[in-house]
Amino acid sequence: MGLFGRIKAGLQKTRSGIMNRLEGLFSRKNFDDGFFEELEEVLISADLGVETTLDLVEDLRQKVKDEKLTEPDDVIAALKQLLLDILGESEESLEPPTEKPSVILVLGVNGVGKTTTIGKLAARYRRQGKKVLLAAGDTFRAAAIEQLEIWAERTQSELVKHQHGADPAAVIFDAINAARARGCDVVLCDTAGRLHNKASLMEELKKVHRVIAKALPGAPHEVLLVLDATTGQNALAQAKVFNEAAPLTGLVLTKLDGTAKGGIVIAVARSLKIPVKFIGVGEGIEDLQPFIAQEYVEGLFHAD
Ligand SMILES: Nc1nc2c(ncn2[C@@H]2O[C@H](COP(=O)(O)OP(=O)(O)OP(=O)(O)O)[C@@H](O)[C@H]2O)c(=O)[nH]1
Ligand SMILES: [Mg+2]
Repeated sequence: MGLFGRIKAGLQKTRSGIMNRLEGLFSRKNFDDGFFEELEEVLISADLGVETTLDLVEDLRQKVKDEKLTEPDDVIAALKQLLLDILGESEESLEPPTEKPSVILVLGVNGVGKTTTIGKLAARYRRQGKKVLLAAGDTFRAAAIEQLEIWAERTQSELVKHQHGADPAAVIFDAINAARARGCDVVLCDTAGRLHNKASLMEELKKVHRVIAKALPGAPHEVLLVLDATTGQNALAQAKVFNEAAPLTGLVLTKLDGTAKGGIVIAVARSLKIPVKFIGVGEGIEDLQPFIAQEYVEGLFHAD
């Protein structure tokens, strides 16, 4: 399957979820109050969030009125444009890394797909001819180090690890020094998604962030928060908490292949003003795509 095929397949559930309902709605050809109310329902159920949906539908209502739109195709085009306006600021990808080494810190609650995303990113940078080093900063979960080790082997990346239970900040400090000594281009830092409690995780991440800056002035160059698209609105709350521990530079939304509610991308872009840089559309090594707003919106509306 080609790359575009993968994106389409990955968004299949979202597309059929939103599209099936929108199709019925737009076939009515009557853009009255009932139409806008139903549109609100569809968008909220697609995970755009209440606030985003209300604003969006209000804007659409205004546009339909101002521009005297009566054709379904024109109203759909207007809706797409409004979505693109929201996503516009998030159309900013993460490549190629310019500093050497570039340090990328990857955060997120347990199970969202941090380690898998690091593996996919490593593969991507390797394809670009970069020398990659993975830092095993999740020392809390028993199998975490071995999991990263497997990705290092698969992608022919270097790995720096300490023992289970070691201080994550010390692991990452060593990793950055090793990257400099070995001439690596990119350091991808894995972190734990869960400690004994949430407060201690946030304290640990603050410390990791401080230590990275000490090991290499200007680093980390990117702080990516990984969010599981299937968790819906809760992703917004997670992002706020992590952003306080370490200022985020970008988001990665994973598991878009597993949800009919891909609208969370739009809610996140609008509320957080943090760019979505990549989307995960499967478990495979190739299933990470740069987020391109235009493609995403077309993907949502383009029925096969
Ligand atoms: N379908 C699908 N599954 C994914 C995607 N990304 C990750 N996964 C799966 O999600 C599960 C958890 O992924 P991990 O990478 O281990 O998540 P993590 O955030 O590192 O988890 P912890 O280390 O426990 O905090 C694995 O089974 C992955 O294969 C995606 O884009 N789509
Ligand atoms: Mg992990």
